[in-house]
Amino acid sequence: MSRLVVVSNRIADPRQTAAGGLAVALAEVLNNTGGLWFGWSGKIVDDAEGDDVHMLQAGPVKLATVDLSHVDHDAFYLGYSNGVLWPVFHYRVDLADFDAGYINGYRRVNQLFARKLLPLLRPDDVIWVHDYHLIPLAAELRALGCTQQIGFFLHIPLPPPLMLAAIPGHDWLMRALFAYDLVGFQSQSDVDHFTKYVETEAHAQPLDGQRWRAFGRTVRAGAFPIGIDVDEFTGLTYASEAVEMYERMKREYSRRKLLVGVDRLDYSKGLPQRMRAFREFLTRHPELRSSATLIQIASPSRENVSAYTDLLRELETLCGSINGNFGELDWMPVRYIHRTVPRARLPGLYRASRVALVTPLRDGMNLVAKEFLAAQDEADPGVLVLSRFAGAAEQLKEALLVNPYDTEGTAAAIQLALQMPLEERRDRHQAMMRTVRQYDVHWWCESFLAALAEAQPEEKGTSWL
Ligand code: GDG
Repeated sequence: MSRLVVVSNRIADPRQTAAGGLAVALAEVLNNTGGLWFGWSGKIVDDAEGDDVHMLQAGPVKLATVDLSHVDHDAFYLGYSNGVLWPVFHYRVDLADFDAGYINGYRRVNQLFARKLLPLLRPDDVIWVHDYHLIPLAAELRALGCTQQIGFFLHIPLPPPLMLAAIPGHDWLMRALFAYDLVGFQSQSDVDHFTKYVETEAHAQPLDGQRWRAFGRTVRAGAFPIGIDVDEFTGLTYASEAVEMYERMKREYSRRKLLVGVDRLDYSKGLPQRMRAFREFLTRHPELRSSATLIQIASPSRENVSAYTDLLRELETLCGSINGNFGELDWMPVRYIHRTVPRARLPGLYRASRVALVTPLRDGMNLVAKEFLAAQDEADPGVLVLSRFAGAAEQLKEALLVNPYDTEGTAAAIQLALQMPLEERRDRHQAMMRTVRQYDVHWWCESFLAALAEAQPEEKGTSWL
């Protein structure tokens, strides 16, 4: 079995259970192959210092990290990755900041990663690169002579070609995908956008519905929807911390039904739209008002990107006005928490909730939807209200699917969810859990790596840059 090398912007110590499903799943494969995980250390240093690789042995897995300089961090991470690619890939061209300097920082850091990773590689390694921060990494590695199999997985959506075309340098960015042997996406609609882009903009030649040829290379592409580690999550659900949380919530809300939202505070998650829909529901159904409480956890994220501070203010204003207008002396409709809740407690909160509101405006997959389902009591499960614009909607067809821009429609779905009879809740939950179990994070890992192993070894030494 070849050694697996995982490359991502941030790395998680696989020995820490707080790391979450993705880290756990990757750690399992890394453990089995005595693998290497390479990424940014999370440290920002003065320019002159930032060139060493820090090595740490975490059980059988080697962690290798590099620091970033202030200039590189600003241009690569805040600038190009989160100020250009994140908004455009989430269909928010209006929020993108196309500063010409960012792309140089993005290239510099990808070149730094390639330079530092190359000497650590063995000839039969299989390399798996993650996410939008590192799209050109394979091209940079190939330019240095790397011939190993390299796969790429995009955790966020790929927008349609015309939207991609708004990015200055989009042709360079998309061409870089051909340096990989396999490119994986979350959903079929992402694959369709890829197909359309490479065939129309890059004039790639389709081979067999799964592979495309351009720039002297062949790339395979497909959908590999990410899942959760169901057993790990069920374990967490019945561990003491989550059970305590569950019991506390059940006691405190014995006469009310709980709705829950758990999101990073990000404009892609549709939080203001969700609050407006909840306000609409309260307005339309005065009889149900005091029987429902929405707990919204919005964990802080990228606070040094300006679009996020605007969002924070908007959300705080909305929550304040809903509570001010609808609250009673002994009841507030919204409990808004702008902090990160410990992972061990989340399943208890999910389990105590009758409804989950997962209503992003655009989302690669959305794991909260799957975590909520996995934490439910099978005999009396809650209802998932899910945006049709989340990648998860392609799989979880038995959810109450909504258009988050449609305030009235989402409000109606909230009412339906709160009043759904037990039998229907059970049927829908059972059907969705079959999917969540079948396509769990282990399936995701194994199917991606199997497809990568099958991808043809490619022409060596193609020039890229
Ligand atoms: C990207 C893509 C794709 C959230 N708040 C807290 C907390 N969380 C945890 C959730 C869940 C994870 O964070 C969020 O995952 P999502 O999938 O919802 O979203 P992104 O962070 O945007 O992730 C997404 C994902 O990559 C994987 O490919 O699904 O589409 O955007 O696990 O539980 N965890 C804790 N406290 C919080 O307050 N502990």
